[in-house]
Amino acid sequence: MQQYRYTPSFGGLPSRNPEDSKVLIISCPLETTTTYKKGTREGPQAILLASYNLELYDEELDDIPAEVGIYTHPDLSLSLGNLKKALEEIENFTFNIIDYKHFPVFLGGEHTITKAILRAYTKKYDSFSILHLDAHSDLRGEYEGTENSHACALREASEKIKIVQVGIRSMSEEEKDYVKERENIKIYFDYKLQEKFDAFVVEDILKNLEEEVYITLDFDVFNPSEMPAVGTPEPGGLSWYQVLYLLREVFKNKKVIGADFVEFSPIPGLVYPDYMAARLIYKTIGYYKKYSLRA
Ligand SMILES: [Mn+2]
Repeated sequence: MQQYRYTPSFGGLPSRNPEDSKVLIISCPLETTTTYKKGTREGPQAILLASYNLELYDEELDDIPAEVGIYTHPDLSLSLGNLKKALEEIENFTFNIIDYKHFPVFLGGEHTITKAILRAYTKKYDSFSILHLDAHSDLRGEYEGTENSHACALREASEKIKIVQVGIRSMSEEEKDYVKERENIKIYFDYKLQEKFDAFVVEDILKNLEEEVYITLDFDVFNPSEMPAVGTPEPGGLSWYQVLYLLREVFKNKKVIGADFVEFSPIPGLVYPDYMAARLIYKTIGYYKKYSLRA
């Protein structure tokens, strides 16, 4: 059992009650199966510290998203030495906090946290889809001897839930064969999106999603020149504005029931990616406030 450090409050906002906050930020600094660059364990803390530098007014939305009420939950005391137990802890925690009144935002940590989060969502919600933004399809049955690898993050959920993957530019032949057999997995490959990413493509993505949507975003969906601080970088990828465009349209047209932002792996001395990660999360909160809380 490793107790984590103090949890900075998102945006440096004064602490408040979870009850009168609409947005819950939950850090899951889990890292056990990363295979390339290490460091996602430091992700949530780096994002939260960078968020102190956010401008709370958003010029695009002409709004102050923070006024929605953001509660930063203290770090989960995960059993980091025991992956199975840590995943159960994340699942149980998630199950207890999710409802229709709050918007949970989970910060990783490696992508394996999504497997545990989705177990809880599957128990609580009858019908929803997953919007998965990532360079990797993460649909392997097992990887390096474990089914709890970051490379398998979406496999279990894909056996029951509709998944729309966006930005994929790395997958194994085994995954390709698996996807071929399944009708509930739709992939928008990056090489295709680089030819055409417009309103028609986004509309098509939306058409493939159910009314209720859970978003899981691996920071490596971005082009590494914009977002280099990831565990498994891949050339190509979406831009800042492409991702914002997609997120905005999803919030405008669907009911988003939760989101996670994973695989952020800070680079010591390079602050920009930490700030970009914080800004992306704040943008997401802004879209939630503006489009999901409409009367
Ligand atoms: Mn990835």
